[in-house]
Amino acid sequence: MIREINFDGLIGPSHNYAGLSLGNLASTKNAGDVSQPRAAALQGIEKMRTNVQLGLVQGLFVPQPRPAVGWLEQLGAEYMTADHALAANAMSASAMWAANAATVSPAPDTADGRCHLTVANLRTMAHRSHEWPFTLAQLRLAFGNEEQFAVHGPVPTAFGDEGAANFMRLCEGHGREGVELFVYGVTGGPYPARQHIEASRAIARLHGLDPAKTLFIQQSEEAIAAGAFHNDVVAVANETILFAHEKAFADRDGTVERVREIFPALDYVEVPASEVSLEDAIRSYLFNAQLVSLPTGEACLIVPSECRETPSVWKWLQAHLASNGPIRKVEVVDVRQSMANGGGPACLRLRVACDPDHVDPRFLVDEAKLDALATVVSNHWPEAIDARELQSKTLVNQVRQAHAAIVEALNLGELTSS
Ligand code: SUG
Repeated sequence: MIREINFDGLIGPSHNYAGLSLGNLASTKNAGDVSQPRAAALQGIEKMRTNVQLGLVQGLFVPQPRPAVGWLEQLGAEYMTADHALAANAMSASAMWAANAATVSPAPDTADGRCHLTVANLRTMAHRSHEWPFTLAQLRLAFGNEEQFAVHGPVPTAFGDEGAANFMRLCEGHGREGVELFVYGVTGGPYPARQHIEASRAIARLHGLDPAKTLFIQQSEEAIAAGAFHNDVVAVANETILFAHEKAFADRDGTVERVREIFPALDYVEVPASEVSLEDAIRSYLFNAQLVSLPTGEACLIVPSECRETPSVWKWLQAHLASNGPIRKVEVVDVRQSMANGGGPACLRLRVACDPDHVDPRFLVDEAKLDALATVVSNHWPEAIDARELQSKTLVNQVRQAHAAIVEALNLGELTSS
């Protein structure tokens, strides 16, 4: 049976605050701070545990090997002697934000009846541009059943693609045919628009989507300029609900109308700017929540704890619950270490609607496996990393050993042996 599976990126041992992402306000604000990779990964594991306890199917992706020596080699550089900026780009743990791993079209939406995944090229940010080969290797392993899945390489880097962070799907049940919404940017004030419409169009073609059930929606320049570097910072969808900030889309009225035309069952839940400013929405990551369907059928919003600490946001959520709105439950999780780099609960996961029996079980987790992973993290992840001292030999050794330990614990040796 088709279920929605959330695959979280396990937060890697090199998690640090090097301030690499222009337009991502948290990353810029915390540049140079000391990070806590061990605490970060344990927070991520607890978030996965919350999902499992809610009765959801949970998966995970392994962190990438760091530093990215192959990428440095292509640049004629070597980690220990590279300039600091280049070294930081090679040491980033940014693959934790699995929403940027790929765009996924579940089987009911595609022409050949397979679930299609296109790995994102992430070409806009140097530190993310080298994630895709290892991500692709994981996707090919996790979704290796070619009768059920088609895994595509990245679209050419002429066009920027940041994966599911700029993609939403509406449906009346995950196993039924849905409509797919691709959100792209054109301009973002001083910041780059990371998702190009040409990339989104290519993915829709490659996945064999029905043009009558596919929309391309422009993100508002104001939202990007305010720090919404991905659409999932200002909007999220699940089943019939589209939950968005009033300022999320360039043409708000036209967008809602077009979506309703192709998906009449739409439950549009909008947060007006007069109640929650764009600034508060972005600071709290209200929309970077996981909007999920519980086994009871109720919609639950899994929000970061920053939402509870932002009065306008918490007030809006309480009022919505009290009004018997479409979102019936709010669950709070602590992912502060990731949040400080601009990654909330939704950034940390890639949704794949498919039959869990068709997925390589090494990529699926239950509570016992999460316990085992937490032990590996506690034993091997560095406690702290000073972003100004990334080129320490001790750190590099520790990061490599931690990676080897997690790959071994998950029995995924073939990912690193080639
Ligand atoms: O690409 N942060 C990520 C955050 C990605 C969040 N993902 C979604 N919205 N789906 C980014 O900006 C921080 C890197 C640093 O500063 O070290 C970073 O890459």
